[in-house]
Amino acid sequence: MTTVSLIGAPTDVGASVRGAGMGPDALRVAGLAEALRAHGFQVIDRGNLSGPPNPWQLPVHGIRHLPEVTAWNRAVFDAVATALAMGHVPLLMGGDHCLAIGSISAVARQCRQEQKNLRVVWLDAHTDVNTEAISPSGNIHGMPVACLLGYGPPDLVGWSGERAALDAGSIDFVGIRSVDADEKQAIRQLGLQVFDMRHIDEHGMRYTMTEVLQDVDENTHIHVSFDLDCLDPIEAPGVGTGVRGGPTYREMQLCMEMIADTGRIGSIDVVEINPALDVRNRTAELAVEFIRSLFGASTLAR
Ligand code: 6HN
Ligand code: MN
Ligand code: MN
Ligand code: MN
Repeated sequence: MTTVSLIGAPTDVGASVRGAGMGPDALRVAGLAEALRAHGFQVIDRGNLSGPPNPWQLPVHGIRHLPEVTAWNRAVFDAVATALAMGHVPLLMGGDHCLAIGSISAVARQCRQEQKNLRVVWLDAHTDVNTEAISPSGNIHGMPVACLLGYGPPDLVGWSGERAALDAGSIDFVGIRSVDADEKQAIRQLGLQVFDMRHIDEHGMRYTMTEVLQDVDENTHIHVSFDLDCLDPIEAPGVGTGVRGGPTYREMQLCMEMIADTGRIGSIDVVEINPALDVRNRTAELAVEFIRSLFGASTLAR
């Protein structure tokens, strides 16, 4: 039986808007553990990690809260690595998206040890591939992908044991509709595969996910990094950096179901839920529905 380890990381140190630190409890209140248990999984809620408070300071050399972001990611790295070593599926409950640095670094290290192919599916309105040199905000939740590809402040690079936890070919972005000016250039230079909203408009979610998942085989570990601002804010209002024009509820369900169909889901981040901006916990409840689908619940599946 698959065991899912829920890991709470209650912080908004990497974000521009306060409130994402309440994400883990919003997911608990929305019934995440119960939903997965009802679907036949063993679920262990590891509680919340601890780390420094948000000092709410201005950027220093283009980056905000580097020591605090580093400390939180260390805790996330260790917790995710421990869960993976036990053969569990870690589900990181953020917290803002800077935490994907620790989470995916631990996953990349484990995949290398087990000689598995890692595929990251980045579900987001944003590509999060800024560096301190080009970020317009200095917020590290806009930089995790760059750090994982080996570009960023030395403190946040190289945690997987290699300079780059990921190579550009092992990450696909879905739902993108907000990319900063210099970030566009970085995407081209790195050769990243970005399935933006126009691609989904023109080709549909079904064909898009076929492209994303085409080289998944039995030796693949899929990591889904799910930023709730990927969804249209009409569906998911509880996010700090919402951008209109995202996938609908049905499109996102199909995306999750197609990932589930591969049977290769190995680890997950659920990030950027901001209960302070939400309406009656709607965004956390929506996240729980999508996570159920990601684990294989579908209308006619038993
Ligand atoms: N997120 N591109 C903007 C920035 O400040 O770098 C927004 C980033 C949002 C990050 O939602 O995970
Ligand atoms: Mn993000
Ligand atoms: Mn985002
Ligand atoms: Mn690809």
